Amino acid sequence: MDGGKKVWVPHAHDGFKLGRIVDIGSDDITIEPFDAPGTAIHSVYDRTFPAEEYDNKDVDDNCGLMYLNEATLLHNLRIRYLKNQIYTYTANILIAVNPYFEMPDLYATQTVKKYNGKSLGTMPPHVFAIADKAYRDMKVTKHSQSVIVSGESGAGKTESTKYILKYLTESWGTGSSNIEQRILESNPLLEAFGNAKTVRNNNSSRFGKFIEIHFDGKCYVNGGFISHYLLEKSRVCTQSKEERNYHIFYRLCAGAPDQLRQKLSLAPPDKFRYLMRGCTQYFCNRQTDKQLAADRKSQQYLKDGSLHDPKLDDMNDFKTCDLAMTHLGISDEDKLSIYTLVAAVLHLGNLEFEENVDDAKGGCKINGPSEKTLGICSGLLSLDKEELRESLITRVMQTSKGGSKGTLIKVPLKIGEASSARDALAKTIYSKLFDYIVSRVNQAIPFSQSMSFIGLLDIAGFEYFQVNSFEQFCINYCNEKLQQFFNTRILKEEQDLYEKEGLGVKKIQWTDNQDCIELIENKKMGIFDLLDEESKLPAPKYDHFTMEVHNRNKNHFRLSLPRKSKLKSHRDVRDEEGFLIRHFAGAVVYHTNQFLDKNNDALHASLHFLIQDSNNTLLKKMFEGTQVSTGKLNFISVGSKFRSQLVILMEKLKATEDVTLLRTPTLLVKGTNFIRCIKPNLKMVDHLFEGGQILSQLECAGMNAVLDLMQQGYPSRTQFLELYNMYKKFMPSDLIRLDPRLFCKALFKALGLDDNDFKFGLTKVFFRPGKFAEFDQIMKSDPENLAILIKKVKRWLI
Ligand code: AOV
Ligand code: MG
Repeated sequence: MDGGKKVWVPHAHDGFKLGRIVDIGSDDITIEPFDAPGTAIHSVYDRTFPAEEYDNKDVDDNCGLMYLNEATLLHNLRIRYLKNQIYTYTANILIAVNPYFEMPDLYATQTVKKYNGKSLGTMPPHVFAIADKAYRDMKVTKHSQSVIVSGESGAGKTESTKYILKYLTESWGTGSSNIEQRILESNPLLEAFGNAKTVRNNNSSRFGKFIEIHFDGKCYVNGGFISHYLLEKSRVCTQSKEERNYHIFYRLCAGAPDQLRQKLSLAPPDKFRYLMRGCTQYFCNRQTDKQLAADRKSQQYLKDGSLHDPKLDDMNDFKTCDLAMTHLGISDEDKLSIYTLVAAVLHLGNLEFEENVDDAKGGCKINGPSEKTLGICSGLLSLDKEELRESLITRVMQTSKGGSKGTLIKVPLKIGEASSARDALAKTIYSKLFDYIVSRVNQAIPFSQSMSFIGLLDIAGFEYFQVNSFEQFCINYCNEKLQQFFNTRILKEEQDLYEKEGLGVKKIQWTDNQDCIELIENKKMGIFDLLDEESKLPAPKYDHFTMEVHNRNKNHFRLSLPRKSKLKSHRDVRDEEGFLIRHFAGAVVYHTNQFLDKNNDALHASLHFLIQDSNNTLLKKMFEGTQVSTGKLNFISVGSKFRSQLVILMEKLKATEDVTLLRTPTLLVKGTNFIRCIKPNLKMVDHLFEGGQILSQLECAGMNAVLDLMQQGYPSRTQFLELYNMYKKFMPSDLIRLDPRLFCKALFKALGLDDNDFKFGLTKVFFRPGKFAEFDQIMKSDPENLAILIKKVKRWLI
């Protein structure tokens, strides 16, 4: 680095700051920032990066930057974002920065048409270009393709996924059936039941999904299939401050017609406990009836975002969701059954228990004011009121004598236990209802004779909050798996290819995260198995589980005790703490106190039996085939289910690789496309680019490793035969007889290409970032140029 040179230095808020080198020391460099002349910043060498000559010029593809590093990449994104160019490539990976304002032209039908059939890079970067590439690759290779959309909460994954769906259905729908329409209509329905307002996103998806769009032999949209993962069940009963429950609850309360409202005994949201948990001051802290009544009268609660968000129109959204159901072929009768269960969940939440002084065993009973609610619940669930009461306040256990099963006995529950049983019932009903909704969507978009599919994965990215529990653990585990897939697909295979083709490109180092995956999923020693083991003990305890995790994985590089309890023994893990895992994207402390609970999907057997006897057909159907446990072991593992789902997902993703046919010259990713969504700011507003936190998102998205690869690598390549076939129609017959490799050599020589811009492998020619586009442009220029070129090729050969 020379004195006076323009460089980027790290800056906490902006990510990097631009300045000029004023002194070069042995350990660090002194820089004078341009925005604060006369001041000095000291920066270490490996975090100081050369800046582009023209720092106001942006490029469509980061690979086209003269200096490709974290700082120039961030800056390129910044200047594009400020010009409302939200999309940028890094080779074939699309980076999408959430604009937080509507850009109708960007997604209009005319824009869809403009991208049809265009190679990546020939049009400005766009999510449509990725969709088109996936489609073209599928058509040519006859292999299924996938698009993995990732990013943190609110980064724009779901919106991007919807635009891809729009692109595919508008471009290649048959028009003769309304299957495309139904595929699109599945979104408002799934979002009503699976999305909620959180502090990070007003319409946050609380489940992951993989949507397959199937195509017939002629490559027209033929149907679809949706798999879903890990619906956040805890939200049904509790929400964090200023967050809401699932949209459908508020929509039903706001939008149900009078008759339905009466039938389901609906009331405003503030009358339901399950909708009030995220409320701020108004309800949580004002306990007296008088205060509550005053708040209700002044309708203060309507100003409280956790009950009514001004950005969400619950009443209108109810209509949209209801109409979507109609379009998806859900009959009025079925709709009523669905709404009935939604209302039943709300009423269940209002059931309260009190100590039963007449019960010597310390049991509880439903309190007086809740009697009416119990009647409503039993009515909505078509259960006998007394049986429901009994099942909520007792649990059935099977005695065992000398190894053989004994009789069934009823054990009375304490207030806390009964409340948990009630919540478990509500959560189970809701999550089964969500499964049912997804199955109805799948029924409405059936496919016959699928040739191949394009799969879209919209799943939460790496998460780390103040408090991280089982949900974050599962989602981060999933992200470790996806990161490994990303590494393998992009980095490892790329290097393997260079080696195979004899390019002599130096090896790129990246951190393999297999050890982290093993820590979580290994048999017996792995965290998931240890958790399941603990759950099967007679008296499972989270701190015992935590201790086991540490004891069985002593000295594991990826695992530590959280800092606070470091000085104590393993036995002293604090209540709210558990373990720290060093993930690929950073260290996360997991609080294990709710792991056991959250990992258990089982309902008390008494509730289960009760539901199986219900006269509510939908309820009964939803519980068909579910495992019931009557022994001491009342356990169905959520973690195991998720792991098996992930195995299937990863198999699907791996199966979507195309292996050999590289028709499109700029193919870095084969069969899998990656879209990395970026959230520009925490305020969720337009035109605000907070560089510091964007930088860490880029890191989590694995972009740094990609940059390393790009700097050293050759991201565009094509087979000699491809080039030969592509241009032979312009060539005279004596050239066509040439061997394709020789033909290409002649062509490149004739064009006077710089030797540093490309490399000849055994079967392919490889280009440095941005260089294929230049080459292609020359080749596709006007015929006159080409004629001169042909002469040159001939001359060179002679
Ligand atoms: P997410 O799917 O990544 O979060 P969303 O796709 O729901 O994020 O986007 C969050 C919000 O950002 C949307 O509701 C829009 O208001 C806005 N937005 C996103 N993309 C665009 C776009 N291309 N144009 C205009 N506005 C956009 V989560 O589901 O919470 O992880 O779990
Ligand atoms: Mg989402």
